[in-house]
Amino acid sequence: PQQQQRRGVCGNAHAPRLSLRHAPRSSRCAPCRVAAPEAPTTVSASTLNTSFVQDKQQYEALYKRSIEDPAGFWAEIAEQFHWETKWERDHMRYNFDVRAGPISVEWFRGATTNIAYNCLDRHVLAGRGDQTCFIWEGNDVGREKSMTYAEALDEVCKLANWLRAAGVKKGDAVAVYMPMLLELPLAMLACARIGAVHSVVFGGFSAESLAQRMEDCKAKVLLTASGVMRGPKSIDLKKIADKACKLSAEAGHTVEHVLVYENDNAVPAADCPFTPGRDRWWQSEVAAQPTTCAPEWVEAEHPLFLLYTSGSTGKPKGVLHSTGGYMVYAATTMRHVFGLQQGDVYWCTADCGWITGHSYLAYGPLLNGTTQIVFEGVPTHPTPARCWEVVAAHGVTQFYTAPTAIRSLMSFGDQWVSQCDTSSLKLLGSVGEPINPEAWRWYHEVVGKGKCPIVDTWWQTETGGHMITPLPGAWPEKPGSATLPFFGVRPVVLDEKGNELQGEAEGILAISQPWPSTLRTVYGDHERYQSNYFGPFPGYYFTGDGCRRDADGYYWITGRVDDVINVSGHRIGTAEVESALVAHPACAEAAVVGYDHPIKGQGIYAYVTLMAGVEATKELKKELVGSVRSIIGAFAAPDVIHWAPGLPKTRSGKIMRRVLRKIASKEEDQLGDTSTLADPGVVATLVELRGK
Ligand code: 6R9
Repeated sequence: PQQQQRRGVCGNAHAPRLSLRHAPRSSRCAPCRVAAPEAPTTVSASTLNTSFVQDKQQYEALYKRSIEDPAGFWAEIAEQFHWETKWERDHMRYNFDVRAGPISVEWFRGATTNIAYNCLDRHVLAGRGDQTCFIWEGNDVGREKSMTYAEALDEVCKLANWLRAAGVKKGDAVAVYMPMLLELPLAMLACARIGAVHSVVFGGFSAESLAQRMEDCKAKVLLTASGVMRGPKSIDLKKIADKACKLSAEAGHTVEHVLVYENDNAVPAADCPFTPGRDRWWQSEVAAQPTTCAPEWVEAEHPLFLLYTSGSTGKPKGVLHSTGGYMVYAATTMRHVFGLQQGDVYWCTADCGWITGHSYLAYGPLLNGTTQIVFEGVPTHPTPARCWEVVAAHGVTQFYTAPTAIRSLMSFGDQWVSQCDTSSLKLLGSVGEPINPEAWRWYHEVVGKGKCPIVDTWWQTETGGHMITPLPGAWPEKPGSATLPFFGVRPVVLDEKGNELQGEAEGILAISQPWPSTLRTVYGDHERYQSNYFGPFPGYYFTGDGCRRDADGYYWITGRVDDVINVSGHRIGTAEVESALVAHPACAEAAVVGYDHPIKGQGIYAYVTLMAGVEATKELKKELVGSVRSIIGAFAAPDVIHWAPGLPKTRSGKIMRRVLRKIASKEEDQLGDTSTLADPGVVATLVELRGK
């Protein structure tokens, strides 16, 4: 797929164009200086299998087709993959309206495939086995390795054989709690190869969080590592994993096998706790396995993975994605949004513990046969030049990161970028939260030297792939806007009553028809799936985000409209942080809100009411923050603890978070209507206690 050349509007193939223009394309083809013919009359989706979208006119024709005939459109795209058996003619079925019965989404009915086969075997069989698949950059400078597609296939087969030998069968869940070693994406593929369902848990989560996830999906096996380096610090991952297994067993679920990768750079085997019988060493066990392993051909709707994500209430939800639709959508967005071409070196800085690492590190790049960087470290270690040194060393062409990383690197000054040769870059991507225009411009001017398009990609764990995003060079970007919907995505802007707003509008972002990688359920709780995503506005998938559509039809995401906060691009439910605070014996009640944070986007602001007689001290603040760290993970630690002898509540006892948000942002002069407050006096007390 990456062998195509760009076709000019003249219809001729042109050499790959490195710098993509921001201005709308004119109808004159610059390289060949001829007037372009009329827009192509064909709207076959298969044009997307061989060339990129040239302009808005072509996009509009293809987009219209994708909305009017989604089954036909995606079937044409899907032809490029290996399917062991093909789909039926009428392969797509769905119900998106709770009033008409249970929500269901099905694509490629009747087809069977294997995504790991499509990621690896397909390229090796086509003679591309020697191509570099991964270039790994360790946390410490100088620790590097690379792996070809053929080598990756061998490794995946060995691990898949080990999993089979350990008794893992099609449909079983496997928990993965790993640092960003190559073994992490390889482990995901090994699960997929045998039809097991992976559930990757980000390495920054605590033992409690890991245990909760393993119990929920009844993981038979846990894949983990002895330890991990984060900048200058080493973390005993296996100790946390052991605690999680213990907690899980106490709750009634026993993990049968734990496979431990000795990451000796962080924690050597001698310092790693080991339970004989249950635990096995990865290096010795996996090396002994054969390098061939027959793939399990699974139905298109077979579950591929679970990924837990925060919602506004209750415990994290196990978002379930299935195989066929996810594969086709992740691959297609990957190729078109990043404008992938042969010879590219792509780098996504996300951890595989989040959806971005699933779709645009583990699966999307491999489905396209891309060469990519896998980075174990942090962008500021050992210096803020690290990312740009890696770009220069490997000639990175596409770089995909989160606004929080951009803001953080920007705060160290331009010199760290300027001292490195970043001229190989031809496209920059952003994901995870709205990017503020200032960071957008720095990214564009300082990192991209003004020549790289910026793809600001809006999407979610639940959507599996990019939903609203620029396509490089096809239409002008606007700093801070994710621009237009990808093929097959029908966004609508709703008012609070669920009416669709037309034209320029501001409201709630919803999606009105399924796309191939729609989440299929919340694991073990279809009811919650229906009420959470399809209940608020019947007939629509509710995103939880607010948005504005401008006169050009561009979408501007304005942030979450529910009780989810987005800290450094990580989704955190306020309810989860509150319950972690209340778990501390001194805490009677807690209310958590987000506030503007210069680097993280949003910070966590926690109001805490103490038990009667408990003294409010600095030490206690530390303990409360520690409680959240140990129950959820360090990334969810509150930035501010604000003592609250009382919380603003309505007469029915509901906490008025709007009031708390205003106090947190020092805007108590703009409280709005507070007539429903049971005790208006609490506001003055809270303002007085700010900073204490
Ligand atoms: C991919 C990912 C999803 C939430 C989403 C929204 C925010 C993501 C964004 C963006 C503005 C963008 N978000 N990308 N907001 N512009 N380009 O991040 O998934 O972790 O599930 O978070 O992130 O609020 O609803 P996830």
